[in-house]
Amino acid sequence: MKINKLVMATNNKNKLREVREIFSPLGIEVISQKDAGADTNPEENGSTFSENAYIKAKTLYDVVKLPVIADDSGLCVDFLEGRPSIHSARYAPEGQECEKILEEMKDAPDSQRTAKFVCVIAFIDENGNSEFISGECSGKIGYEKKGLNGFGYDPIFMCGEKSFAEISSDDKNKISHRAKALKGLYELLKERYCD
Ligand code: ITT
Repeated sequence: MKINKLVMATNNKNKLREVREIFSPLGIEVISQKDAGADTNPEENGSTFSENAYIKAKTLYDVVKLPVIADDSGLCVDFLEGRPSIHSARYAPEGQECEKILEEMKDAPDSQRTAKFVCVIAFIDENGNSEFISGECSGKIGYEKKGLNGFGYDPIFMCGEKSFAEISSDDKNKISHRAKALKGLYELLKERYCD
């Protein structure tokens, strides 16, 4: 059984765009849950990225019974004891998340501004078997928002000299937490689900 089509359990258009950008050159089509006739939005009440990814994937799988993926991701800041982590999406009112982190980090010296993005992809095949693949990307929290690309915390996440919002999506998609997790998933699909 070859898998070249996946339905994605997300209501985040930016995630869907990035996953499509990464998978389409590899010959995997990613369909939105809406285009698959599903409209899921389960409560993400797990205590880990994996649990929340599974909740989203399983809720969609139960509706479509097709191969699905879900992405649970977030920013973990060392100075903030790992926050906002699994609470990244609702850490502050929409559009205010970067400002909130910058305010909380105002007394953090350069050496204590380390952070990472984490992404866990839950995959469920058409028989209901699940797999989890994770990816991380390390960087630092900047001192101000920089750049207009990307979404969420990208303007304050510094990867070297530039923020994730200052680099092109092509470049982000080579190094991001999401890209690393998806590469792992691609290897798994090739190994287990080839003709
Ligand atoms: P779905 O659950 O519908 O997929 P969501 O945005 O609610 O969408 P999460 O619960 O996984 O998704 O929260 C992820 C949040 O982490 C996201 O809303 C951003 O604030 C942040 N985040 C994750 N990946 C990011 C990235 O590549 N760049 C910037 N911020 C990111």
